[in-house]
Amino acid sequence: MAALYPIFEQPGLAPPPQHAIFQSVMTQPITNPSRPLPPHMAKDDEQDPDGPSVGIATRTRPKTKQPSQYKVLMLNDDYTPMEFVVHCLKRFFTMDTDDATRVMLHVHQRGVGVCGIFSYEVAETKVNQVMDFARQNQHPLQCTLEKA
Ligand code: TYC
Repeated sequence: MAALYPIFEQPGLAPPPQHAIFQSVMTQPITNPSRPLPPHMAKDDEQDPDGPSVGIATRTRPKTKQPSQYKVLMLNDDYTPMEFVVHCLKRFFTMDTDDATRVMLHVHQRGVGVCGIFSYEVAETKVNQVMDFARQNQHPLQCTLEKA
């Protein structure tokens, strides 16, 4: 005992009981007293006879937001051939012939129709692909995007 804990060796004093040594050794917080304590180890813990308390993290997920979605819209005009519009819908929006024909006729009759709903980046890419392809083929077909 004396060899292990020389601090308790005092001339004329009886050695302290085992539990006193144990408490004295184990309950001292190992901190630098000149440095401020982080919030989770604030003053309460220093005075708590049970020793430093333990915090439990209750928020397990950080707040996140779903990215906004955008509709890609096809606009009608009087000059672009119907077959070309159907071809664009199949090529850039992976529609089969039936769906592409349905959307094209909807646009032809109503003036505007939805080709699909995507993240902003994907929607913008599809608009550019359709517009570039229409321009290369000298058709005035217009396509745009709108927040869903
Ligand atoms: N209105 C065009 C025609 O009669 C066909 C057409 C359909 C054009 C849809 C554009 O987005 C469009 N040839």
